[in-house]
Amino acid sequence: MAKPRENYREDVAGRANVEDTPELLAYYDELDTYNAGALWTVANKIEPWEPKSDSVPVLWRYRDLRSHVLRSVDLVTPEKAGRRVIYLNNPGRTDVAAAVGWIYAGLQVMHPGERASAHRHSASAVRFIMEGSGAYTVVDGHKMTLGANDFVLTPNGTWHEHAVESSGTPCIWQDGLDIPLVNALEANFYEVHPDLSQAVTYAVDDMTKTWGNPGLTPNGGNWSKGYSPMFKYEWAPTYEALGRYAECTDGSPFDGVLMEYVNPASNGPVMKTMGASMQMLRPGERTRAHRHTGSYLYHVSKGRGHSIINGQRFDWQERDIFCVPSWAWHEHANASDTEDACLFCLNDLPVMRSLGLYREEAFGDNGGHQPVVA
Ligand code: 1HN
Repeated sequence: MAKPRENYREDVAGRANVEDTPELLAYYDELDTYNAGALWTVANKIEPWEPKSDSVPVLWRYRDLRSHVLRSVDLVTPEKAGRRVIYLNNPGRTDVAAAVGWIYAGLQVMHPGERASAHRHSASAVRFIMEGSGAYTVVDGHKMTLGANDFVLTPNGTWHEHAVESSGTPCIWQDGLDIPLVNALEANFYEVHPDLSQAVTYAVDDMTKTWGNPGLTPNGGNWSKGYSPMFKYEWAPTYEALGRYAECTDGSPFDGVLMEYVNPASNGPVMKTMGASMQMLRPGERTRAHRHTGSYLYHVSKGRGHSIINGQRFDWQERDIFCVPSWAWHEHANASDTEDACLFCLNDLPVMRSLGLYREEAFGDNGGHQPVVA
């Protein structure tokens, strides 16, 4: 008996609209046996009129997740787990572990005196530090001390490991990786460091001290790798830069005061597959809605407010994480009339831009604000 099959018909000139007949259904079954198919049965599905994300907007509340993340400390060791991480699972995605689109994210917890073994992989990663003191990451022999809201790179192919000094406190950070993308491209390799640990061969925090000086580049500094030589972007200078920029700009009606983290050697994105920004919503600020291609994972670095994503309202506060899937309408509002709010955003914009796939659109109706459906 012929199995029921989908036929994505649309009654629009230029689109596939072939009615099923017993003869055609038999023909499709015949094609099946040769591992082939008729394009017109699936063309409208594989060529949507506009991007259709399987990911749904999600808010992960830190106050809900934190105790569960800490509980993993009693349940598994970093030695056995490799990485002690609780990952964020977008319920719209069943195929892969993804927080949104082709971006994976998780919350990693480490206690004082613990360390995770060194390894490297084709996937690129970032860390965004949430709480605790004494954490550090070593990337290709460069040791970086980590404080709250610091943004750290572990680019593809670099040896990396994390630890917390014995004198520190329990630390939690957000990991973000392009693993779903690299796996979709079937290009992921993984290696454990032969010694499980690497020597620190440079002065502590040297890459930030060398490359992280605004408007200045080191004498003779040349860097041609596909990722930023500045492995750590600290919170204090980032926040200061946003404040200075806010003094002299109206900002964007859609994004408020937003600055992108860049590779200081190229002014391009920090890595080839993932970019990041920090955006300030000034006291009382409410942005207009827009949408663009690309996947976006926001981390509330400071303050509280709400975002409306495809008509759904999400109220957030410091340390919450939420996502905006590709081509989803979104707008943000700061809940405070006296304090600014800051949103860190990890995204795949470098992929969208370099492949010529970036598009954006403003929400035209209702003064630029979406009707809220939930
Ligand atoms: C990884 O290397 C880390 O280095 C964290 O801390 C999470 C998730 C999947 C694959 C590799 C890390 C990861 C990861």
